[in-house]
Amino acid sequence: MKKINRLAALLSVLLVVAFTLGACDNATATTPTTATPLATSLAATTTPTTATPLATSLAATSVATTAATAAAAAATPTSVAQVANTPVAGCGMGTIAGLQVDKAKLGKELNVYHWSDYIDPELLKEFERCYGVRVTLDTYASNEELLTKIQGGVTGYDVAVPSDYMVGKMAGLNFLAEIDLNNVPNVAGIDKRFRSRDFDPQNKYSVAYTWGTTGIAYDSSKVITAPDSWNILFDPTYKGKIGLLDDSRETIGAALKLLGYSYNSVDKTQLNQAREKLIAQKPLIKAYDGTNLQNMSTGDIDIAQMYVGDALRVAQTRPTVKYFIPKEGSTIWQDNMVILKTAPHKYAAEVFLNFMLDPEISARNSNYIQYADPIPAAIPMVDKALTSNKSLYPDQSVLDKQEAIKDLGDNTELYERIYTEVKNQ
Ligand code: N2P
Repeated sequence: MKKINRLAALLSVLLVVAFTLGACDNATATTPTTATPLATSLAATTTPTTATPLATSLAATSVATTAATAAAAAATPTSVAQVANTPVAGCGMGTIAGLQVDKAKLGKELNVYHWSDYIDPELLKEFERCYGVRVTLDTYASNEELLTKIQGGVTGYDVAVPSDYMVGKMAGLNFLAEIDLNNVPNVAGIDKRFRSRDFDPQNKYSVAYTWGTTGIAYDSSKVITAPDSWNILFDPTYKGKIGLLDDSRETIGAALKLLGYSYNSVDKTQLNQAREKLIAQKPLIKAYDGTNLQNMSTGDIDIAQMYVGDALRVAQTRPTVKYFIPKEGSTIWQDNMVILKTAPHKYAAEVFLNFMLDPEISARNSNYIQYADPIPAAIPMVDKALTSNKSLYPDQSVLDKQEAIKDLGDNTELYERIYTEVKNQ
């Protein structure tokens, strides 16, 4: 018995030593000696004088160019994988740039406020394991829900993931903290098309997470003639089998677009027409949902307004489900990680951003959430089925018709009022 106790004691001493040395803390050992310093590399990859608007910037996106950039990056001698003696696996220790994590500053907790179904939960566990920081995840259904929460005085969250226009709006309202990019060296690996955007021209408040489109997912075994228009969401044949996004801008925007107007219309007559359409459509709708991932997967509904990656995820288990961008056009967006002004754990938040931007971690996340990856060095690690998917990386002619949602200032109220009215029908 004594022997067993001694063995147990020895084992726990060994465990403590292993933890103190930091089994995951490869950063210190793998700091690149030849990597381009952050400032230089930022200067080389950004054009701070002219911020790029969303459509123009994404217009250049194609898998071919992304893969080419990735190949170029892989050939660069500054990659840590090439300068380090130890292979860098997991823990977000950077194949682009190493980060010396100051454990004393990390704290014990990190609170992430995120879209539903939009991060690989395994990566949160991995972050916990690597850094000893417990991650709490809360979710929201739309940018407007996120804003309402923060405006309502909710604090405690460290990281959030607003889309483009909402980054600009939240920064303007002083809700975002300036990110110390010295703690996020992996930012240098983000494709420059996703940086210096018009919503954050100096890259002060946000780092790219993913980008994509909103469209329609449908079960091709139930909807026999392939639809090509927003009209299918208004077809009484599918009463009770249709889902919309629980998002005032996307929902009203889709009705506006079907009517031939802009997602950003502030014309009262146009908005009124959209309102009438949505009220008439209401009896057909089974649910207004943040993703429609669940109810499409279970077969509860057969047609839904969906974000592209969520539609692809449904198709993994319901292969007859297809996704398309309506011929009238739909939205194009870039989602971004930000740190809230009231973040109780700002340093841990920066370390988390850096972790998520590690090419290997980012690729794993992309393979899970099925969205487009903004990091060229991650692309070779992303499933080919995704990188070759035209829904995820649409052709230029399709992107040209897409529209970015804009912050409409006080006119946002018009949308909120219509949305409440429709949902209260
Ligand atoms: C959530 C996806 C959200 C993307 N699953 C919205 N920009």
